[in-house]
Amino acid sequence: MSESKEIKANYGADSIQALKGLEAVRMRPGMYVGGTDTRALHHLVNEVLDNSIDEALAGYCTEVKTTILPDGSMSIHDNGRGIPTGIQKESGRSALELVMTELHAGGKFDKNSYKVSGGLNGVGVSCVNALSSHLKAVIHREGKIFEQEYSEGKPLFEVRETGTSDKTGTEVIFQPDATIFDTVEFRYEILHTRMKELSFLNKSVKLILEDQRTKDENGNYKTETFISEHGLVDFVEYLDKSRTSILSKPIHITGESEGVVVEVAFQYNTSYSENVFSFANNIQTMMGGTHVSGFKRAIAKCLKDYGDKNNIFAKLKVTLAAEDFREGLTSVVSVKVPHPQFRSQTKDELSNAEVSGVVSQAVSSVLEYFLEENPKEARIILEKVMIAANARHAAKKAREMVQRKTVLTGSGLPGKLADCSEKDPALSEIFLVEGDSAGGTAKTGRDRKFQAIMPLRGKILNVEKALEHKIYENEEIRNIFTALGVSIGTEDDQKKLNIEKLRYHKVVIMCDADVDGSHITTLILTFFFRFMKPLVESGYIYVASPPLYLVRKGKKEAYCWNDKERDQKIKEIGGESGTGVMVQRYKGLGEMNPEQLWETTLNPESRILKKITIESAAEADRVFSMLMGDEVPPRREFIEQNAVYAKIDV
Ligand code: 0RA
Repeated sequence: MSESKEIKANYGADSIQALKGLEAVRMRPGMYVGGTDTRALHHLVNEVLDNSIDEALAGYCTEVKTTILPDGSMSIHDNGRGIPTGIQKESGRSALELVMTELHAGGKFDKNSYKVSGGLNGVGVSCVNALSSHLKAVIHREGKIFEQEYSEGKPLFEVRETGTSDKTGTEVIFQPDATIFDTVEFRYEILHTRMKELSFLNKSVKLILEDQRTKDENGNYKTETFISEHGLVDFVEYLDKSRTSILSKPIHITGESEGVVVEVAFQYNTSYSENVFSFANNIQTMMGGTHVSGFKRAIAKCLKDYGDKNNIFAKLKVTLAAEDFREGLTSVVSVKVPHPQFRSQTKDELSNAEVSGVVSQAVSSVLEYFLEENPKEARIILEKVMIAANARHAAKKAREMVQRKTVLTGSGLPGKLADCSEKDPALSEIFLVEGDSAGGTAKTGRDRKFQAIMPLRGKILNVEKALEHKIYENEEIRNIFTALGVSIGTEDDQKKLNIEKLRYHKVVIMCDADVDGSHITTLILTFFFRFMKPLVESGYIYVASPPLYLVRKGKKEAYCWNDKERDQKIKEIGGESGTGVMVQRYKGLGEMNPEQLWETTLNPESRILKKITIESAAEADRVFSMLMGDEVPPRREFIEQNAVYAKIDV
């Protein structure tokens, strides 16, 4: 009797503590999930999903289904062991309730040390609970069904039994709090990209995604299943689908040492770009870190040693640099580290020193063996390395030319640029406009105080296909560099882009609303993605969206950006019969006069600008290489299935 009393007393003290913790999360969502924007919203899904994936990695779960429910809430359902529901001795509270309401309680129950805790990832499902107006946990375990519901993280009742079950598993259904998040609308594309990535990183785990908000014409929900049999090998093949591979199959390395689990896959292709995607405990490390440096060291050393030993570099006239060994290299480096440490707050650079040697060792031993066993392929790779070294020297010369030219032309600004008078970059905008004629209209229509216009003639160079020195020799591209005021660093500082002198914080691509226009937009975006990525990452790149239609009847007129809007406006303006209404379809920017262009596309009060962000660099890379690369069928397939920038979050 006294025991049960004691349990009650503890329960009270503990739960008050827990409530304080969850209140802190609600007060400072930024500290726990990185903000209140769309990205943070989707972070909640990752957080719950990670727990299910952990359960799968521990060998207890084979399938996780993520469902956007008809009311817009989210369900994540796995067939793992189920979160324990029994009463925990010390606290007298149900383990489920602790996991759901205590910050960082997860670790007390599962011994999974690969979990990343603190910061943006691994904050635990309790943070999701705190940030949800409603959450329900349903557990199938020990032949029974248990459930508990919460509001703003607070339990609405004690864990209760609701029936019997012959299954095991955990389902978490949550509705993010609309008073906290800027938007609570889940986006299928973002979830799709993450699921795809997770399926590659965790082979054989079946991930299902379903959107129950809308049905197709047959009355079915949109649903997809992601499962990868070969993990990272599949990932590399997927990334390089539109590139021409050099090796018959990607090289695959798995290993474990000092508690660090290593998996790497890589392939050489005929392109000139290097693409390393790295992950630590399933979280993408955008800035790389010790796992990536270990990988790069092994690649350069093994190939250099092999080339020296077989006298392959004899004819080479220039010196080799480490990066020459990575031209046309696509790789995925994934490590699982017991106590991961990160150099940056955003967790995008792994800093555990021991990881570098472990990865390097694992890669070296497999690669050395591969080169000895496959002399033909080894020679092809090394020929490519030497071409890269020669091209690097040529590019260096071309780059120096760009820099020197800039100095020589006085102000350094291109003649085609109509600059703005504002000098503060934070207040300045530049429009890169397709064609001289639209450029002229924009120059007249703009607000010259803060808007600069630079016309681009015809199609800019496809940087996905061109050699680097050709790119620096291209006039339109040189104009973009000089107009923006950014420069490329020397070889020694990794050709780092210097954006300190960036002259505009809004760089707006403005092209016609037709097929050519979207092609040019994609060319320019590809250029920014490959050569000025920091601008994309800083959120400085935008795409203008001119209207598609003008709907007019008498004095009433409205601009419309899509067909649905057009039909609606026709009804609004023309009444039920519609048809006395004039509809003008704008195909090109040139069809608008300066006033119309100002009103619809330039004026900050009324225009629509799409901000370019990179949701997943891996996906963006794949899409760009596909849209701009050699292989036609995947591009056609993609364009048929998607709008041009569907996968690049705009
Ligand atoms: C703690 C301990 C055990 C499983 C879990 C947590 C668990 C958590 C989540 C979250 C989503 N799905 C999950 N599945 C399991 C192990 C309990 C045991 O020993 O049976």
